[in-house]
Amino acid sequence: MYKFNDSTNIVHKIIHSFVKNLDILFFVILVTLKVLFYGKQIATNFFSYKYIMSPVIASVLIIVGISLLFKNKRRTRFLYILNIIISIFIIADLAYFRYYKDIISIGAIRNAFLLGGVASSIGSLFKATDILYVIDIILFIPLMRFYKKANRKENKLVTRVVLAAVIIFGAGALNNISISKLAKDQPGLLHTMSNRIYITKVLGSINFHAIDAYQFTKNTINNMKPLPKEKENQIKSVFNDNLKSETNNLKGKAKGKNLIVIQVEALQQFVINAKVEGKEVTPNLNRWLKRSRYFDNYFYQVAAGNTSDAEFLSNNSVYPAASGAAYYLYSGNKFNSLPKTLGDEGYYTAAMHGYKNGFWNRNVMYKAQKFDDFYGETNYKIDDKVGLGLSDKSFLNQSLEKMKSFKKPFYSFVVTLSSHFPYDDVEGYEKDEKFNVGKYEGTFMGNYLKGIHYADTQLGMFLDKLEKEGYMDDSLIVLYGDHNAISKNYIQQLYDFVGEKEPNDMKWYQLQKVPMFIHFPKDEHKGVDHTYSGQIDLYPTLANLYDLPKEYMLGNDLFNSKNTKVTFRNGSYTDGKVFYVSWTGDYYDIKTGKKIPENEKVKLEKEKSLKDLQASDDFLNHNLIKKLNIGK
Ligand code: GP9
Ligand code: MN
Repeated sequence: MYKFNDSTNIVHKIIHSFVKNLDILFFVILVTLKVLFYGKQIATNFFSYKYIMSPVIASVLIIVGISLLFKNKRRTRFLYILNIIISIFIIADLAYFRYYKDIISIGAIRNAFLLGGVASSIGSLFKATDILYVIDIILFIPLMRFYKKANRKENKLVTRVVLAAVIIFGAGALNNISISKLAKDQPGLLHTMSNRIYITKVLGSINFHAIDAYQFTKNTINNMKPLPKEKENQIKSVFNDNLKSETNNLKGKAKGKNLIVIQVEALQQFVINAKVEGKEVTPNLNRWLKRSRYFDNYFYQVAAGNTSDAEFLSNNSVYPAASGAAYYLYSGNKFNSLPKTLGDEGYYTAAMHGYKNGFWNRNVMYKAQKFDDFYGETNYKIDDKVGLGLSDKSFLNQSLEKMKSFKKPFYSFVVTLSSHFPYDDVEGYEKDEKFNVGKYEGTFMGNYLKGIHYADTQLGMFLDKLEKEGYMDDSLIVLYGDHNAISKNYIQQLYDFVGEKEPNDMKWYQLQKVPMFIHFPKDEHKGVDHTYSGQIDLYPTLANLYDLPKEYMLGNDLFNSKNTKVTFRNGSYTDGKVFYVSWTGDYYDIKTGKKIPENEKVKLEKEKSLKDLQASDDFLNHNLIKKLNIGK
């Protein structure tokens, strides 16, 4: 058996103590490297090892400090298990980041089961290089074996406790310097956790997850407490300030008419009017938006809830959750949603989507939002599959048949599916028509173009059939994209497609638009509208057209607001003149494309956006509609 400390020779003593503590040395070096390397991987533009080094080492040392409380064998095992846990977190975070451009939070884990349905696409998010994060865990096994046989001299309990305390407090103080600096530079960020990537980038992954766990626990406890009256009034005033509209354009214009809202999967703006090999990518949408009021500066505002957030924003005009999916977190709330207020006017309301009924908690959430019926996968004949499930072709055909039986007036909320990431069912997309994408053939972008071209064909047929059946005369049709199609890890392909040679954060943001159009009977009010707007504005706009009560909405009525503004969940905002990018803290002048220094006006706008987000969060966290008993 190998014996430590059985030599009196000083050199041997040093060697022995080195070998004895190899587990700590390996842990510190390897975990630090992993966290740093991971930080670099999720950083898109700027990343500084110098900046992140201190909080990363501090967080690793805190763990080492805790491990010192244990006796040798337990300590080694503790560090080994923590290395495994941290590595798994990093790999899962990376996969999540590749898809959502975000980091996993406890709120998201809570609804992780909702993601079960997209297992096939999640598989494609792992990369072979991810193995590097776990390779040391296997290489560690011989050291573990050696330690098992070796007889390491134990430190006394007092020595262990003192050593642990010194390291934990020392590293804690070091860590606190970085955390306080961030709290000072970006007030509110650590509280709302709205910009998780930024936090991870400056504090490291271990700190991020520790803060997330702390905030989650704190929020859960806080939300149990009642909201002070004064806070309630503050929230009310934020909502009321947002609802001021200057004019009465088109008020009640659609009263009594049916409403068909089509939310299209991954329909991003850049494909509109774009051509590939001389052919339009979306010829049908291009044709219909010319006959409609087309908003070409409309942004998606979704957060981790993705498709469900787009639904939530569009039907409720409040922001999605700062962490996790609103459709999950707030499914127990009372809502003043579009289906609710139209329902109050005697409308029949139905949500239609050909995928698993429970996905994104839809079966629960459509009820909470007061849709009369939900037609989910179980209500459709799954006779044709493309991508994730029922094809848009069959789904839209069957939906039209269902709509024919709806009592008028009705509101149908139709959510498509086929053009879903990773767009690899090319065979399915090209079942009826081959779409030649030339040099993009076989690429991620090429596949997306085929997918969205397929969706466009089906939507064209659907809209033409609606017209043929006479629905266009007594209905308003709204169509928009739910969120982006090209995530940041494929962004170069998008820059190449649009010919962007010098990308920056503002240019990236300007590409995060989704088309939105409203078609009126007889093609009335058609034309392009450049108003800067987003998904939160749909409900107030429709509330004006249908003359519904405008209460508890945070968006703008796009026919009656001059000064519109788009606030994103991470605190970024744009008013069409300035673009503020929260993760770098930079302001851009949209006209010149250049950065501008902060001034009083833009600073106030930035703060106003944060106030809106906070009011939305408080409103939802405290289930205020129920509490205030609005619209009983
Ligand atoms: C599935 C679909 C996908 O029902 O809406 O949601 P997404 O993955 O795009 O958020
Ligand atoms: Mn989607």
